[in-house]
Amino acid sequence: FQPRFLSDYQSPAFTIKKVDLTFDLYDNDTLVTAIMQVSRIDKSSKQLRLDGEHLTLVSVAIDGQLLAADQYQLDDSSLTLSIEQDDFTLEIETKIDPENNTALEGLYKSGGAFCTQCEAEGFRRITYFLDRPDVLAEYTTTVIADENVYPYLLANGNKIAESSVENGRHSVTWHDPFPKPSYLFALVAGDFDLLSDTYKTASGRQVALEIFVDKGNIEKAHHAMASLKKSMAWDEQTYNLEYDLDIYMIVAVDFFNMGAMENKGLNVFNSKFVLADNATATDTDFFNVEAVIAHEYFHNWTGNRVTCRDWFQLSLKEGLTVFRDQSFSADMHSKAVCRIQNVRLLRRMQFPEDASPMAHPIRPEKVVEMNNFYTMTVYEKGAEVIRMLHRIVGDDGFKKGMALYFERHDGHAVTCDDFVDAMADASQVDLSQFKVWYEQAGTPTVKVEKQFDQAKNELTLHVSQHHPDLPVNKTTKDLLIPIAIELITQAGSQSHLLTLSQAQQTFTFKHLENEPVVALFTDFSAPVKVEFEQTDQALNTIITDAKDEFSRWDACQSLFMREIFALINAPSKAVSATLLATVSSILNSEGDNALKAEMLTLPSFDEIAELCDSVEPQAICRAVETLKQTIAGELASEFKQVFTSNQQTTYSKDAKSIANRALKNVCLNYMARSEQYASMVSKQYYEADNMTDGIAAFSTAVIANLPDLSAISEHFANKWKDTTLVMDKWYSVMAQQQQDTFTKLQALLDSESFTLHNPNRARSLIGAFAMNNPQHFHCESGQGYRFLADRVIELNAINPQVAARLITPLIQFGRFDQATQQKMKREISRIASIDKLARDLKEKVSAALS
Ligand code: B3K
Ligand code: ZN
Repeated sequence: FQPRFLSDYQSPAFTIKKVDLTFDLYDNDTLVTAIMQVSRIDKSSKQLRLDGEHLTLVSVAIDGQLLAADQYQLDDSSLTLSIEQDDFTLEIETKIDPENNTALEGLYKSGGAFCTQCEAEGFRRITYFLDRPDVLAEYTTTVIADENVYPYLLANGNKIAESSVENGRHSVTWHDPFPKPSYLFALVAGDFDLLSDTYKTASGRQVALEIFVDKGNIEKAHHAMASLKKSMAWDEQTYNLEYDLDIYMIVAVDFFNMGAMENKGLNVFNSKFVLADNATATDTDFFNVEAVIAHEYFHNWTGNRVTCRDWFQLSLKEGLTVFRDQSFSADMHSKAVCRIQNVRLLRRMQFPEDASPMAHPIRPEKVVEMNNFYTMTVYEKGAEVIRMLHRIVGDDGFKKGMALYFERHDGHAVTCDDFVDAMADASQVDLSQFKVWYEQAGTPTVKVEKQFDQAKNELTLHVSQHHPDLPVNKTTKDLLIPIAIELITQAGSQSHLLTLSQAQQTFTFKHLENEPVVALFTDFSAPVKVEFEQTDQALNTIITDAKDEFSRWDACQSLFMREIFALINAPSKAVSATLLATVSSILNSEGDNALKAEMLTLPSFDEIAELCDSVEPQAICRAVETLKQTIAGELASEFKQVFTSNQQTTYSKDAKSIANRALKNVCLNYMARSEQYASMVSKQYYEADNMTDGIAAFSTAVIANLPDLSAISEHFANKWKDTTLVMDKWYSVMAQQQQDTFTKLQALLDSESFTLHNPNRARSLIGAFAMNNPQHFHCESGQGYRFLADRVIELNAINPQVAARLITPLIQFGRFDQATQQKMKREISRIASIDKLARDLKEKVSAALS
């Protein structure tokens, strides 16, 4: 498994301008015929090397002449031909076995339907091809299958022909006029229910919108459809970007490695991000469906019309598209709460990744398995980088930059530098230092010291930037870091944007009558850690007086963090009375309930661990539990009171109702820890008329290990046994059990509806255990690590991509004490030693053990 390097990039020696594909679909024996118009670009190149994996080659012909076996070279990953002509027709027939494709890459079966997943390098499992994003071809696709079993035959673009053929089969042909890389190819064949609608673009064109779901699920597709229309309108209003084909199709499938895929005109989605109704989806599910629908739709311009030159540039489309979907969500909902959730995710998942053995810059320089780089870093940190750019060049400059980017690069495969250059040129800002964000891994730390000169009425901030020493960085350079701040004084508050470009810099603010309280990195203006000494009093001032709501939340989190670290160091210390007073005043304050709910939620295990080094994980769990118990006990009646006053009689999905539910359910979580109110949990569970309240009560019962738990869990499983997505929730909640955990986990693995073959199901039990049950995942016996490693080993043979994703928490050992690290590494070594270790896992375990 050789690594590939960004520095080795070479433009293609040949290109494929047109491809005509025919799929004769059968479960185990699908015949794929590819007729390609190939041209030589580099005149000195005589050998054409095509990518291909897991294929059975049937025939190869050049300009109609069949080649004999000694006229080409074939190995496990390629087909190489000697070429005389500059322009020629290449015809290749391959056979594939979709039904036994458990890796879910290339063409596979999900339930009864055929579908594809080609990004990043899955097209090479369909036919021999130049499977790289800088080869853009015009596709015509014919799909042939049994007419009764597969009434819908779909591919990219517009339908141009259909007919019945022999043996009860039918044939449909699609043509996509937009040249595209192979990773955007898609095909679907199946029997579905279809939700249809139309959208009129800003320039007046009619676009057909079609969402295909499993039979019986049509009512659950309306939210996705509404989300799609909102996304289309938002992109027109915000960036002047219109949809370009006459039809936009979305197909929901149950077996899918990721969230969704932006194939041109034919998105394939994990059903989790399409299906939603009041009974089965939580408020978070509704939010996520809308966000993922938007994300994939936005890719039509940022990804498809302008694509990546090579896979190292993945953040070109992903960081930008995440930034776009985050902006969209913030426009549709509470801006502050959206921002808080982005930051929580970044701190919980990306910061640890950026300090782990797999740390990489948002534009990686070395890759073994590309699927390992669809990461929090490329996506979420990538989006933060775009957000900084937006802050630096301003909203106007950014929009001009986007327009220039499309003007220059529409229809091309380009680099991250091309994007930044368009921004720099359009806004006339020098962004050369900014580009360092693309090449440097690791979370920077910004240290700030403040000085106030009462005589001069002057505030000075001494600011410095520090970069972790990571093996992946050859050198470290200073970054351009936008620091938005708020100075809070009795006279009001003022906002400033500082630009830190040097290792150390001083910023002075004059004419301040009194020493202000300083809120740093308002709106989380850069993805960094901050070291700045603040008194509890200053943090409380920020909580009550800052204009920036993100900073109010962040100050509250800092107070919690401070207390948790104090409890780690002195477990029997009393919880600070000031903190309890702060919590109480938030509970009783006026204002947005959604923000209050966020403020009252303690930092997660991973956010805490991220700020530690050499900490025993159990010490974190104990400290958090003590804090939670104390807050719950001391403020029990206040939680009860807020809980009661936010009860709703009728279910509604407006913002206010969602906010009330969020706050009420945070209160319920605390109440579960006080004896007098714990019974409210099962009462809420049985009385709930929506999934948000039902699952909140169920998971609270699990985490607090309440006596009614087994009755509730049985009731839930019985009620939802036939609804796959809801049963995934059941497994996730059950993975967080606190008592007899491993016996119960084994029973869950053995249960009839559990399978490692469905990625959602695998993640819902194993991923949820490793990520959301830190107490038992990190239990001292090492059994949690062993449990995860055993599943990863099983998955290695079934679906390496999912296996490699689930191993993540096991390789993030650096922050823990030596004894813990050893236990984790022992399991990684065990995985490393198995037979036929897939490339995906090999790359990660090698990095972890090196
Ligand atoms: N581009 C796809 C992800 C493909 C994953 C390949 N392993 C979804 C997205 O980011 O929109
Ligand atoms: Zn994406």
